[in-house]
Amino acid sequence: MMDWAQDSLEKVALSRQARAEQPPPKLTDEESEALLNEFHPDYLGMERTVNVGPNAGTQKFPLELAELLESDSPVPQGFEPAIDITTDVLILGGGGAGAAAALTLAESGLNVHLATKLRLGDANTVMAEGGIQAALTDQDSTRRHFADSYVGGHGNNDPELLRVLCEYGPESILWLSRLGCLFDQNEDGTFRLRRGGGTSVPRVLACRDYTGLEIMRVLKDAVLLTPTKILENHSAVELLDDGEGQITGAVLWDRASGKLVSVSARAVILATGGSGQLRLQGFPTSNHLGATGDGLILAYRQGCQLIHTDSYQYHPSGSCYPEALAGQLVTESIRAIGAQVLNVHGERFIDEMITRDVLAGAIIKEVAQNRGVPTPTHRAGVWLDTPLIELINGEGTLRRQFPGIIHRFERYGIDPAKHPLLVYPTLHYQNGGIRIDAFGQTDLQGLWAAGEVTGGLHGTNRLMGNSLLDITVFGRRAAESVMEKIPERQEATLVGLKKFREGLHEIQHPSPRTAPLLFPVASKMKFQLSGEASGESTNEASEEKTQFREPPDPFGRRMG
Ligand code: MEZ
Repeated sequence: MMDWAQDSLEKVALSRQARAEQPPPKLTDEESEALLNEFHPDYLGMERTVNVGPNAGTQKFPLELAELLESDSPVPQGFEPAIDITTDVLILGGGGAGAAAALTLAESGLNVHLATKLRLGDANTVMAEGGIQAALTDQDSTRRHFADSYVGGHGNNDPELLRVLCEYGPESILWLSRLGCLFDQNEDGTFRLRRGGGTSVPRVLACRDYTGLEIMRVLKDAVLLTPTKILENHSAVELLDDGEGQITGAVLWDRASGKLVSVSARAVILATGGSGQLRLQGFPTSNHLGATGDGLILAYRQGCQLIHTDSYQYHPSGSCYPEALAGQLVTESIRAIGAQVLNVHGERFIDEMITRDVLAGAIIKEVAQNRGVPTPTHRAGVWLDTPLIELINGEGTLRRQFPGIIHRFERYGIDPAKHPLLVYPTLHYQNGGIRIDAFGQTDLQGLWAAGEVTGGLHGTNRLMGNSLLDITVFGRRAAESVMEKIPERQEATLVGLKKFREGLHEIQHPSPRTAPLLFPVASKMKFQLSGEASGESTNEASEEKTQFREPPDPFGRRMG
């Protein structure tokens, strides 16, 4: 079992008892800042401005995203949207935010369609393990929740969005519980609360280590009982507009038939999630297959401002051994109940409950300075001392509280109760995104957005558990705002795309690929003009453009 690291494992085991009683090493603010500036991937200058769209020449984007923002649409030139579906509200995205919006709209009397590129529930929501935050106890308050999140977000959070998030926290937990979500409880029936990095009091509710899966389970079941029409395997490839800046529907790609489907809607809610599958700088990701930043591309083309999209979250404890689990999440809650982070010498070098970005920087530094543990598959990481949890909290704690992790690693012969795990930061969350107001409305009439696709709420570093709360609060809020302000139906055209294409023609080096990417490895998108019977592609040029470039392996480079 991990014999290749025997020496290092012995050092970890030898120092365990003594470490259990020692306080964590503390960093000064200057030291934290230095870790970010020198080692965090956001700070290494792997970004640039783009030459087209509302943020042209101003905001910086990661190189991989910048290329997509400067890409043409896969919708063939000359395609005219003959309307196939007419609805009141079109929700794009089948994760937690989309489902919460659909549920909220269910009683409104409005006709609602939800289109998702995979199946309902296939989304980053189900990948969230450790929990959801809400201020529920006498020792806590929504103000305290606000303060922790604001400090964690480096003060770059939109204060109004954050106020709404924190104030609607307790009510959201009640809503989810009433839907049937089984949050862990103490013996006396109160909710069991865990700490999270950057939280000043225990505030994180969990369902063991599959909190997002449990939340998605109840949301999905509830949505299936509503009249919402679900369009699975329908990817949004373009937004439709009225020619004067109002969003009036979308073009979807029906993967089964290969056809483009045009939907006319009075309101569109974008809930397409994040972009971890862009695997910035070659990092592995904890994200779902569908997280390719589609919503950012669609909204940007129509003129929505994107904010803080140069800020991503690298979750400090992504698995880095065995190879099959590379990038998968090992929840922060494991650290919250005592697992320490150690270098190859078995030394603890950081407080594990410091905010995620600083901890990620510290781990990257250890590896870069040859204090990491190399794996047989040319990665390197640091130890997460999971057996220490058993020592501190008693035997069987891991199996009781983290069955998902036990199951995942046991398949590869590793028992986390006996063996430390190897971890390295994994691309986990898109901190920024589409600018919205406190009601989820974007810069454009007719277009709302909720969840990870939006920016501002989390500033430039999100705290654990605030994303599951985000999708619940803002999915519902966007739907409520739609009910209040839904515009009259307008013409559905591709004028916005035409204008964007004119802008693309003027730039010197437009990207040779098409966007949205839809899947991490570009599939050959065979479009057939809506209503035609032939299965042949009508857009040969765009097929060539969707070639995917393999990212470099950051570990190879850093380990030199
Ligand atoms: O909010 C998250 O990112 C989360 C709950 C992650 C985790 O470590 O479990």
